[in-house]
Amino acid sequence: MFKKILVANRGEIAVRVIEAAHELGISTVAIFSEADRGALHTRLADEAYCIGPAPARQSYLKIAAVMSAAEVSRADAIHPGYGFLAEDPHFVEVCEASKIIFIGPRYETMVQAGDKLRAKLAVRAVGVPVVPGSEALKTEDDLKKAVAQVGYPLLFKASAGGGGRGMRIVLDESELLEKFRAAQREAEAAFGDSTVYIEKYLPSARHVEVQILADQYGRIVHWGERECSIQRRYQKLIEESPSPALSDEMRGALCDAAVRAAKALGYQNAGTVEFLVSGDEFYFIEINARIQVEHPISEVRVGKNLIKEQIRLAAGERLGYSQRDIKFQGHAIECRLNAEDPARNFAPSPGTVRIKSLPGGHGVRLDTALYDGLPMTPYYDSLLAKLIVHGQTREEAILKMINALKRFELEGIVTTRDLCLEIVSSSEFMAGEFDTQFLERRLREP
Ligand code: MV4
Repeated sequence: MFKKILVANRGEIAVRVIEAAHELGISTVAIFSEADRGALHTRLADEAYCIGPAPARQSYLKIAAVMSAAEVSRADAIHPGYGFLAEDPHFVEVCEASKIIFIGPRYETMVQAGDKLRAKLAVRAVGVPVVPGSEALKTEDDLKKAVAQVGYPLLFKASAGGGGRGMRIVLDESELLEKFRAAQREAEAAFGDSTVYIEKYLPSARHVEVQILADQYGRIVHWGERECSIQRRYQKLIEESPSPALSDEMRGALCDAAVRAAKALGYQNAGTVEFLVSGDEFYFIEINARIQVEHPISEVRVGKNLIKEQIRLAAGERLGYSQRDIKFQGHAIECRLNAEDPARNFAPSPGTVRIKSLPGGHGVRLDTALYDGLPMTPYYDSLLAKLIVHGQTREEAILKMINALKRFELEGIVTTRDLCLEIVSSSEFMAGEFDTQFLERRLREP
């Protein structure tokens, strides 16, 4: 097992990784920017190194600075968290060259998962349904042929994109060429790769993803699915597990497909396979080669710590249990509490946080790096806390969430709390009837 892990992240995920490592008897190294000198992760780690100024490009994204901290501290492994360098294949390569274990998937998997089109082809080859679409579109001639097959409405997606970045919806032929060029330009500007493809647009689908976990010896399990349809601009706000939209039969088929998809990429460590669910059909869309923000809702149902599992597996341990040993318990919901103002188009809400009260109690978990007096700066994302509840039934989980949200009282900044409260109390949410357009529709017509 590792003796020392460097945590290449900040905020709640850095705190979570530090605590998981400590539970395994592993010592920890934090890195921090000048803006995070007083941050919780900086204080909780056994050692901490300042790696640069506040802007992420000059600190958390700077591979050379991260690697010097790892070398100076003699860390055996690096946990990247989510965001920052978590899905950068080059970072994985640099870790390997420095004989430091990257806690996550292999380099080849990272490259393949980052190329959405390649991942889609690999997954389709093992019999997993994918959304009807095209291959890479180079010319307008390629495009015309593909459109004749796929039909409208359609979507342009950037092959190097993911998470909705660079997507363009096309309703009819009149906007086709203009959007093709715009999609290519945007893909080139954002990812340095102009490769785009089209997919049939599924307007009223749900976004459902499956947590998978694999050791280095070919054993792979899933930790069930997460319903993630409540999002705005591809930022999730509320997630739950299990998905209220799936029959047991469909859940079985979906989770099975996720395991097959991960096997097709030779997946190791933790990952997420994303699907769109429309009626009683599901389609693979992408695979995320990282731990995700919403992983706790899977953990509380499985009863294991996913970060500890990631560390154990990266150190070469065996999974040690099979799919049938996993017993899913109850229903979990997560609300993301962001320092954002929904009334001002979710603009970041800077300020000094004053804590009035925080939720707790049976089946209530708050994953956060929050402390009284925390300055919310504009440099990083606005996640303040993740509130996770676990009940025996969906109804119980919703009631727990309402109670817990009422106790999440901060002053000094505006948060997404009231919006979360409104949504979880709504008749649509209670009935489990929502799709990926639910939140944006609701915000337009309150
Ligand atoms: C789609 C889609 C509908 N049809 N693909 C968004 C994030 C990225 N992982 C894939 N995403 C989607 N891909 C096809 N062919 C719908 C989404 C989508 C979405 C779209 C509009 C508004 C909110 C959304 C939330 C989740 C997924």
